[in-house]
Amino acid sequence: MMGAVRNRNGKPAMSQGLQIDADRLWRSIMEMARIAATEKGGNRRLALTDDDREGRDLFVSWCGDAGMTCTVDKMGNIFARRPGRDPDAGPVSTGSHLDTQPTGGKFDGVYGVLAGLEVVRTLNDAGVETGAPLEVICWTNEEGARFSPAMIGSAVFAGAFGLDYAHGRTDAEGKTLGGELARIGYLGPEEPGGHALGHHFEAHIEQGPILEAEGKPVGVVTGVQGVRWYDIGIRGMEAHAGPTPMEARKDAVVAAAELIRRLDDNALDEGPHGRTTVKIARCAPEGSRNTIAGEVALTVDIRHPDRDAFDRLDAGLRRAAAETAELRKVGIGVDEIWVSPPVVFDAGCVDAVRRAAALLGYGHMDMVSGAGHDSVYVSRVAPTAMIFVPCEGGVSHNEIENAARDDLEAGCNVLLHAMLDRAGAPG
Ligand code: HGY
Ligand code: MN
Ligand code: MN
Repeated sequence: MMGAVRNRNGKPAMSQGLQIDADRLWRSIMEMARIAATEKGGNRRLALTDDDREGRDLFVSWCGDAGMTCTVDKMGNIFARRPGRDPDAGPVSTGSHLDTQPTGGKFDGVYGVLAGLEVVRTLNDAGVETGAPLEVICWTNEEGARFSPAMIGSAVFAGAFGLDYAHGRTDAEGKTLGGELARIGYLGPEEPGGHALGHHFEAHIEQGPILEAEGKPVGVVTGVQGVRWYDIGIRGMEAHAGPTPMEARKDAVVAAAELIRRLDDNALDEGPHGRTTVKIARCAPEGSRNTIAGEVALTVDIRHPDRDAFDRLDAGLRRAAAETAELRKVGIGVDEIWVSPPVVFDAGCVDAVRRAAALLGYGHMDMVSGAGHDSVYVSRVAPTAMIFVPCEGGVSHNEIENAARDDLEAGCNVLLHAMLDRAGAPG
């Protein structure tokens, strides 16, 4: 059943029914939420800003208080380590991210980092020694809001992107990711990926409505849907809004509207799991309602858990762009800037999560993640699984994001026992 984790007097820790301290976890999340708090009750802690540094520094100080040693790699990923009996065993790790969306919530990412810290605090209080070391990780730039693509810290760690590419990514002001890492003091010495992990778990709010609707406190996450990001440029022709006949126009806004409608239909055609999200990044010439738009820039995010459907959405996007360009007599350029294929998590780790939820008596259900997470990339280099808890109304990437203390407690207890299951050195 559960791994033979012994406490310092040699008794199996499981028999002591270890439970986390939910009040301490809640207090830590609320203290972190005070950093770059917004008026509507959320957070704006963009990656590698001074606010992100403040959150990172607080996490590092808490890890030091818990007797952990922190290392930082060249992507700014922070690894806080708790020793185990066997220093050579691959660590059982957990973690998530502290950076937020521009109008983000208090729990997205933060819960996963601080739930990992709470696991360590609980084991310290109980004097439990694990076989393998434990690590709690804070990944860099998971949100992809300031620097695209998303999850770039864990992606470089897993070898999906090179370090130079990642360091060269720029934000809207032209600042580079590498420069900002150095500026905030988190350009660490360790080579990304030069740090083996044994098994990995990530606790996260679901960011969707399923668990709340089903009345389950725990989601056993079996995988993550695929995601593709595109930049689309539409080039028409500026002309006078008065004398130019409708049929003579090369209106980039009308072409954008047509394309957006088609992309939305493509997602709907792929059943309940199809997702397309389009944002208008730029429309030129700006500030002039009586000049026909010559240029529109769109950002597009498409998703699906099924590989074939995921690829059909890509082909459908390219077809819709080509046909709209011809129909509206404009140029449309499609630039795919990121693709993260659908992921299936390690059956052993998923089973450890499911057994922990059953052991603890929490209602639980298998599910696929609609949102991307660092575990997508970590699963390329270590057996990985995730644990979801509900969030209020399924709302996330919104300042009103909220989660129930009892659900956060349930997810963290499952994380504790799933990690112990993998960290116990039998015998
Ligand atoms: O885009 C995502 O799904 C994640 O929030 N970065
Ligand atoms: Mn997240
Ligand atoms: Mn997010």
